[in-house]
Amino acid sequence: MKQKAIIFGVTGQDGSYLAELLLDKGYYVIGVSRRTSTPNTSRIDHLFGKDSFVLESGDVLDFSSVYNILWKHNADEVYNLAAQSHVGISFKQPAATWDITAKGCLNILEGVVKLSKKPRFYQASSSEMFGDTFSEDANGNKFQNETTKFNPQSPYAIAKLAAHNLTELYRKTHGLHASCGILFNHESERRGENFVTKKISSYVASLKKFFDEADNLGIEDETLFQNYIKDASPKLSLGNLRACRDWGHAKDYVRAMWLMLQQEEPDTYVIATGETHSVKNFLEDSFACIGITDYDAFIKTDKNQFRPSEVPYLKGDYSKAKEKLGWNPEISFEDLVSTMVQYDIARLTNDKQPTYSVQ
Ligand code: NAP
Ligand code: F7E
Repeated sequence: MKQKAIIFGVTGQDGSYLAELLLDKGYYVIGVSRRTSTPNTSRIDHLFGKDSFVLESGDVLDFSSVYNILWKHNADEVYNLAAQSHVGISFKQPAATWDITAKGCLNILEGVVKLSKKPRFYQASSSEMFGDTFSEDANGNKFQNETTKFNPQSPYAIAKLAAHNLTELYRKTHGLHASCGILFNHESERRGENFVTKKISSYVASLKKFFDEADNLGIEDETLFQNYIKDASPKLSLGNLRACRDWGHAKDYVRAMWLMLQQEEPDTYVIATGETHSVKNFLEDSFACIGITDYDAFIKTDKNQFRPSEVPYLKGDYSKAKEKLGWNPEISFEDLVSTMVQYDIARLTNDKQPTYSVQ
């Protein structure tokens, strides 16, 4: 018999990679997607038609849909990746963020406890729950691990912390095999368009296209050409460039989710790379991919992109995951940046629309 897994949030970045991983491992995968007015399945379209993949219509806000899917499929594993996952937007839509991200998790946990055969459960917790706190080693190096205090700085992070606490509570009080992955930022070619890494990689790709087209305009005078570049090139609007994040690749991180559910005992793990880089570092490396070192003329500061309260510094210590799960990240920061930029360049070459104007 094939192992069966249900993925809430299958249409998202992580959901799509997790579905691929589980299908490769021989699972029967049930993805859950909510109704939207335009198609939301672009990341998983390539999975349709596979015998072992099925898409169910469901919404984590709607307990009956959640419970019906859990009951119908009697799965071995359930992954909750569904969330309103944008931190900036959570300040503008706090109630929706709370309902989807906190109450949505509760709906799944309540559904799971009502089943006679209880599946193993994974909750997508977040490094945003640490907010502005960190631990320090003997040399004063700052990091976050499973024992670092939480001090969430956004409605998103508060909702994630509620879901995290609920999952740990249901583990203790209902005896569920429920694990939490405190995942630090992870990106990919499939990253949503309004996260900072994707904004940068898609903008840099658009700029390369602009340069390629400018070269063909036949402007021979160097000063005129430089003025044209300065005036006509698209500009990238960004907020806080000083924030530091521990950025990994989503493919590595979905492997950690699966490993957590293969352990005899449920637990909570930090998943990270152990490195930190500022948004400015990400910008520098992305521009370097197209041979630009001086990028100031292309960047605009947009005060709307600054958050009412910021998470200044994240750097995860994943020693526990390394020791207990045998997990290590395999894709470096440098490879992550160049893969994202090269993917977006190829996307534009195939005549897809530029996405640099997404806010
Ligand atoms: P994502 O691309 O934003 O995907 C979120 C998923 O949740 C999408 O499939 C979305 O569906 C679904 N969803 C939203 N509201 C829903 C609802 N009411 N009912 C059912 N599904 C709903 O996020 P991601 O980057 O893949 O992250 C996966 C999970 O990990 C999220 O919970 C996120 O908060 C968490 N996380 C992410 C990171 C990271 O750096 N990526 C780090 C730590 C934790 P639509 O496609 O219809 O919008
Ligand atoms: O911001 C700064 C911004 O939106 C990263 C989610 O997956 O990871 C993600 O949350 C940093 C922040 O990701 C812009 O202020 C500057 O300091 O890409 P982001 P995030 O907020 O770290 C965590 C772990 C999750 O759990 C979340 O679901 O970049 N920044 N300028 C900007 N950010 C955005 N989005 N846009 C800008 O223009």
